[in-house]
Amino acid sequence: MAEWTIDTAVDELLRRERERQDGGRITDQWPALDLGTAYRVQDALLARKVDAGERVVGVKLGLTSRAKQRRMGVDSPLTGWLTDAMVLPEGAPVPLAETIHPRVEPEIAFTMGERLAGPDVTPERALAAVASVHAGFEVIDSRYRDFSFALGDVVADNASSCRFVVSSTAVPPHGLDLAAEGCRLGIDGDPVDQATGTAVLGHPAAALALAANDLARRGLAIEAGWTVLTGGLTDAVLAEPGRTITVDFDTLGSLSLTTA
Ligand code: 0L1
Ligand code: MG
Repeated sequence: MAEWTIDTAVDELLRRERERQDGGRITDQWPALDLGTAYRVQDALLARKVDAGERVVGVKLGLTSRAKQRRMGVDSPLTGWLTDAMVLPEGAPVPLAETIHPRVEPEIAFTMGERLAGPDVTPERALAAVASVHAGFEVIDSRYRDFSFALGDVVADNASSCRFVVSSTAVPPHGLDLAAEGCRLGIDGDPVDQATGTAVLGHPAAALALAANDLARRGLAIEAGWTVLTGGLTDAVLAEPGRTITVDFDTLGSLSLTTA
């Protein structure tokens, strides 16, 4: 690439997604890609998808656990956009033929009952705007080789977003202890990992508040009816062909995802 700009970065990331081809870090060639510019790339990428007919249905948080931040070599949580094209109906397989190297992670998801706009949103206020809580899986897929990126790269790449599924079982938020909510992740019936809601910035509502406050800095808000994915609870597992990945939550129910 002769010279990187917001437009050329969007072109390149969309090309990699379309052609299912990963590539090197943009920041290797565009070291001046700071966080503010990376979010402008992310927003421009979303605008291209909306121009192509996609509809924004929510936001996601990524890298909300310190353990995952350390593993990915990135020291901050981040946000990304969810569109209707990323929705996997419950029971639908991960579409391996449309992805590069997908991984799956269990998440606590919120459906928003009210608009939530920062700044200064507290976890308590954030939770009061939630209509229902759900078991969720996010399928992440990086447009970077081996999921290797700096913060600017992964923000520009819409936080590795790819697909997501949210359980149709809607649990009212009142009375839930989401910090203590436990989940157990299994592959083909074998347990592989477990976590509680504390893995997500101490409490999933803290992640929701962070998203609202981050979006406010860009003049944006979380809208009523949107889905919010609050961040991976455990390590993401590879979506290899023929796998059935299952998560069992204490009170949010269970969800299974197959790969095809
Ligand atoms: O949802 C996530 O936590 C993913 C954020 C980006 C980091 C990654 O690709 O693992
Ligand atoms: Mg995630």
